[in-house]
Amino acid sequence: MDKHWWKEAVVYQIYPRSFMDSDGDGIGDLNGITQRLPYLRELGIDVIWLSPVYQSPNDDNGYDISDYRAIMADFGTMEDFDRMLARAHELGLRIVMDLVVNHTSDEHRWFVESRKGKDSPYRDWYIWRPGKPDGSAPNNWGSAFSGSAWKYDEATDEWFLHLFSPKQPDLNWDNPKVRDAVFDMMDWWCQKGIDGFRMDVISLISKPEGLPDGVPGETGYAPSGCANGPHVHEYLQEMNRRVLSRYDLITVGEASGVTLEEAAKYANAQGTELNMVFQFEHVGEGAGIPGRFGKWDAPKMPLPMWKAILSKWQVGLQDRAWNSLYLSNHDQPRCLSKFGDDSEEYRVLSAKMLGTCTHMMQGTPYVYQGEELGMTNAYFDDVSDYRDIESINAYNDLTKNHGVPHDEMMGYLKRISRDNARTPMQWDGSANAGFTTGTPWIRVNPNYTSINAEAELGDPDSVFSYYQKLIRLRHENDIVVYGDYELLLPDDEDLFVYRRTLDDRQLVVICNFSRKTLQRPEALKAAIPEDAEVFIGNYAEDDRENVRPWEAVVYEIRNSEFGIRN
Ligand code: TEU
Repeated sequence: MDKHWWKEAVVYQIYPRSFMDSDGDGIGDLNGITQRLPYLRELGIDVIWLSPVYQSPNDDNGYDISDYRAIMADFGTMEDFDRMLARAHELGLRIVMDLVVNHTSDEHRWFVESRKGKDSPYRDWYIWRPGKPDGSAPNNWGSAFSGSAWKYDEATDEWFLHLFSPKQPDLNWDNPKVRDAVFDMMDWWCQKGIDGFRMDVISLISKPEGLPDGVPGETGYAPSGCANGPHVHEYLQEMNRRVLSRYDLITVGEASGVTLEEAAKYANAQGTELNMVFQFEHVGEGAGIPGRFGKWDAPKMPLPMWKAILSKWQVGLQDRAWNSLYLSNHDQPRCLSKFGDDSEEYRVLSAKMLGTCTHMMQGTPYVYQGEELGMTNAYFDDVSDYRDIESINAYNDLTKNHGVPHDEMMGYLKRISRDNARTPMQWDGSANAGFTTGTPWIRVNPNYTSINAEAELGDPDSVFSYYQKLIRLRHENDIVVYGDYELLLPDDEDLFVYRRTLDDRQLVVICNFSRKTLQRPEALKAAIPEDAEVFIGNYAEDDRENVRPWEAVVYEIRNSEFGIRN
C-alpha cells in the first residue's frame, strides 16, 4: 500500500467560535488559537482543521461566506491568521482550511450582482429558475434547515436554490467562470502556505440535469439527487489538476450522501481527486432506522448494524482508497453522549473505549475539540440556549407545523442538536471554563468544573493522556496505519472486536459498548494467545476471562501464525 504522511497523521478539528477567546468578546478567535497551539502540540496531533474563519454574516456560523479572502472580524485580522499559521508551522503543525464552495453567503459580491437582474453577468453563477405554472417553487427539494430549498425573488420573478439557509445560495458549478473563481481563490490560500482543505458538502456541487422533483417524503436535501451528481468527479478532477496536485496537501471531502462505490472515486488511490472523504452512514445519515422527522427522532442503531457499516467501509476502501475516522464534529452531538456513556461512573472509561475503537482502525483519525477531554453533550433544556440555525429552524418547524410537543422537541435537541458540540472548550475550572473573560456567545457546559484540560493534563489516567497514547501508538506502529482490518464476532450485540494484521504482527481490538461485565466468548479467547501483550487498554489490570463495562483492550500478537511463538 502506498505510504503518505496524510495517512499517518492525526487531525484535530477546531471550531474557532468556541475554542479560545483572546479579547474578551465572548467569541473564540485566531489569537486565542495561537495561544493554545502548544496544547495541541502536547496532545501529539499533526494537522489542525479550522472550521471557517472567513468574512461572513454568520447566519450558519461562518458556513455562509461573504469574502473568501478576508477574515471574519469576530475572529481577528489576516495578520492574526498569518501569525497563527507561522506559529503552527514552527510547532510542526499543519493547517487545513474549511472550503465552503457549494454555496456562498447571499451577501457575497457575486450573489449581490447575480440577484440584480436576469441580464447580470453573474446571473448564471447561481441557480435561478422560474416557478412552476401554479406559482410554486421550481421543484419539491427541501432545505437541510427545514422548509423549501428555493427562495422567491420578487424583483426578477424567479427563485434561487439554497440547499441550506436562504442566506446560503448554491453556486452553479456547471458555469466554468464559477470553477475558475473558486480554483483561483484556492490557489491564493495555497500560496499563503496552508496545508490542505476540508471541503464542505463537496458531494452536492453538481446538480442533476433539469433539476427534477426528488423522492417525496424524504427530508432536507436528501431527495434532491444532488449527492454525487453527474459532473462531481469531473469537477474534482479539474480542481485536482488545476490546484491540489500542485501542492503537498491533505484533502478531505465532506461527502453527504456518499456511498462506498462513490467514495472509492472521490478518494481513489490514484490521487486524481481527494485523499479521503467523510461518510455519514455510521452517524445515522442514509443508514440505520430513519425517524419520522429525519435525524431528530431516529432510534439508536443496534451495535451489529453499526459494526457492519464501519467494517464495510474499512474493507470496502482497503487498497483502493482511504478512510477518514471520526465520531464527533461540529455537526454531531458529542460522541461520548451519543455512542458511549456520559454518566459520572462510566464517562472516562467509555471516552477511552470510543477513542480506542476509532483510532485502532485503518484511516486518518479526526479528533474534535474537547473529545480528547471526554466532553459531553450540554443537554440545554431551554430553547433560548440554542444558537444553531438547524436546531432553531427544526424546533419552529416541528412544533408549529408537525405537532411535535415542546417537551418532545427539547428531548431531540438535548440528544442531537449540533450545539451540543459547539459549547466552549473547557480549559480549566475558572469562570466560563477559561474560554473567555466576557460573556460566551453560547453557554458553557456546567460540567466544566470537573471536565477541563487543566485537570487532565497532569493526570496519567485522564482521557487526554489516553488520547496522547493512542496518537503516539499510531505514529510509532505501521500496523495501526496500514494493517488490514477484519471484523470478529459480527453478531455480538455488546462487543465490537476486530483484528488488524500487518506482516507477522496482529492487533486484536476488543471494545465493550455496554455497562455489562461479559464473559469472554470462547472464540475470543481463542484469538488471544496466552502471552499476547496489552498494546493499550482502559483498565489498569488485564482480565483474560471477562470484558468489563466499557472496556477497551488491544492485544499485540507477534508471529501471526497464531499460537506459534518464537
Ligand atoms: O454540513 C453538511 C450537512 O449536511 C449538515 O447539515 C450536517 O450533515 C447535518 O447538520 C447533520 O444533521 C456542512 C457543515 O459541516 C455544516 O456545519 C453546515 O451547516 C452545512 O454544511 C452548510 O454549509
